This record gives sequence, structure tokens and C-alpha cells, in this order.
Amino acid sequence: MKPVSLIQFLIEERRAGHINTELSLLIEVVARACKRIGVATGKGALGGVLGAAGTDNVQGEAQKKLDVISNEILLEANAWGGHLAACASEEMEDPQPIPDMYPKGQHLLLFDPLDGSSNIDVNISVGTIFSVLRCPDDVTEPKAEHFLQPGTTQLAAGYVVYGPSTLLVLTFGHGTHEFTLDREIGSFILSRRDIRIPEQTGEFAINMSNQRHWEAPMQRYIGELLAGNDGPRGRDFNMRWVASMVADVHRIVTRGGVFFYPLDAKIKSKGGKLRLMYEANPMAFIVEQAGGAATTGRERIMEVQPTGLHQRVPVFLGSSQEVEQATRYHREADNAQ
Ligand code: P6P
Repeated sequence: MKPVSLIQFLIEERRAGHINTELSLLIEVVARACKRIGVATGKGALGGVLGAAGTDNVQGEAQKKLDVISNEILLEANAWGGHLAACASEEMEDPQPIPDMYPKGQHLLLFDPLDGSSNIDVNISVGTIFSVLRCPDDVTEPKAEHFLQPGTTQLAAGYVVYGPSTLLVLTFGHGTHEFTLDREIGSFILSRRDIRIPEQTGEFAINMSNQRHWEAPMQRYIGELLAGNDGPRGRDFNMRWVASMVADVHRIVTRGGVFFYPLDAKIKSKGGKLRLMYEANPMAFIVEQAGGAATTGRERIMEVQPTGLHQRVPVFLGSSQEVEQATRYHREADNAQ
């Protein structure tokens, strides 16, 4: 069968009325920028891009050189096309408006330019996560509050995982689809259309070193998985934790599984570890469109009303039966209080 390129797919989606021309241009620009990020990441030590940048981001986290480089690549690529009103990034305190010299568009782009960057120096897969919102009609100079829209309003979401192959996974709300970068021609080629995440799974992802800090329902739920055959689930479970959300989520999108970054006593004051606007929401959109589920343990991630651009939330996502079970335990515990 003739391979379908990303550009052909975007034209199909435009003809189907799922996206408009401006959004298809935005996705093409982001995909092209991610190819450049992949090249920079792939150079490793030879590119002089490993290690710390010597600066901290808005989260107070030490930035890697590639965090800063990736952020710049995405900002520069999206500045001139006329498809965006502003960008927001994990690496920037405030949104960046499109420079006055360029035309503005009707979209807001949010991204984590290089998620999992602590893994770069040890050559483990990292990725870019992005989310697209509509800019409110009467807004010409978007501020942070204009980005604070619930995940259900996303027009598009995607990630690019820089692994053995470079993959783009994308949704416009009409299924979740995967594209593989053909490095010889420099095009993303459709490799999986309408991905489905199995409802059941035998594989979970969580950072077990935080176990003593978890809330009781999380202790109960994970305890049942660890009990395996001898416990109430009556079967053994396997565990994976890459500590790179894009890699962990891509495994789940590919073969099922369930991912948790729950509240724990250490991070309770912050609301969680992962960021709502440019990590949890786009991943939730992608997972739900593939038949999975995504909650904070109490509510659907995409229904959280954002209160801050860099707000954090607990994340439970993946195979729906496991997400629902873990969420049920948390709701039961809350109701019992
Ligand atoms: P921990 C990477 O820093 C990240 O934001 C996600 O990509 C990843 O899932 C998580 O943090 C890993 O957190 O506490 O296991 O290092």
C-alpha cells in the first residue's frame, strides 16, 4: 500500500473537516521543528549539547543545554508562519507572543520542548510534548489566563519520541495516529492509524521509590498488583519505569499498560509532579482518543479547570480498566472520610 506522509494525512483531515488550514500548517511546522530537535539530541556528546545549561527553568529545575536549544527551535520555527497567537513552554515563566513583525494566527501552542531531559546524558529516549488551543477571538495579546482552558478544549495534541526511531503520535480528536520518521527522505510516514489501547493490562509504570509517601488508596492499589497471583487480582503484573513520560506513555499507547504519577507527601503541596497544560492534558487527549483513560485519581484530567500555566496534577493514565480501578479506590477513600 502507498505510504501516507504527514502532509497527505493533514490534507485528508482538512478534507474531512477535522482541522483547518492554519492548524495543519501549525502541525507541519511543529513536526519539522521536532525533526531538528531530534538531530540535535542525536548528536549527543559530539554536538556539545549534553550536560547542564547552568540556568534554572520556571520550575526551579536545572535546565539541560538541550532543554534550552529545543525551546529555541520551537519558538523560532513558530514565529513567522502566521498560524499562532502565542506560545507557552515549560521552560518559560510567561507566554511568548508572536513578534509584531509577523502576522498572528488563531492558535495557542503549549509545549514541553524536551521532556525527560534528565535522561539525555544517559542516552535514554526523551521527547517533545505539545498541545494546541484556540486563542479567544477578541484577544490580540494573549496572556497566561488565555491559555487556562480545560483539556477538553484542545484542538490537537501530540508527542515526538526520540528513540531508536523518531515517532510522532498525534490526535485532532478523531483517533490517535502514529507517524515514523523516514530519515532518508525526512518525512513522517503514517505507521499506525486509529491506535487502540487494550482495556486490560498486566504492566504498570510508577516510581516505586516514592511508595512510603503515597496516599492510602495508592498503597492499596499498587499493593494488589505487587501481590500478583497470590493476591486479589489473581495474576502477576510486570513493572516498567523509564522516568521519561513520553517513553512510558508511548509504550502504553503501543501495547497497553497503566502509568501513575500520584500525589505523595513530598509533592502534595505542589499538587503533583507533572504539569497539566503541556504534559497531562496532551497525553490525556492522546490516550483517550486511543480508547484509554486519564484521571488525576479523582477526576478526568481533561475536565480540570486550570488555575495556572505551570500547574501540576497527579496523573493516572492508560488501559481504562486499571485507571478506573485505581481512581475508584481514591474516590471510595475520599467518600469514607
Ligand atoms: P521521577 C521527567 O523529569 C518527568 O517530568 C517525566 O518525564 C517523568 O515521567 C517524571 O518526571 C519522572 O519523575 O520522579 O521518577 O524522576
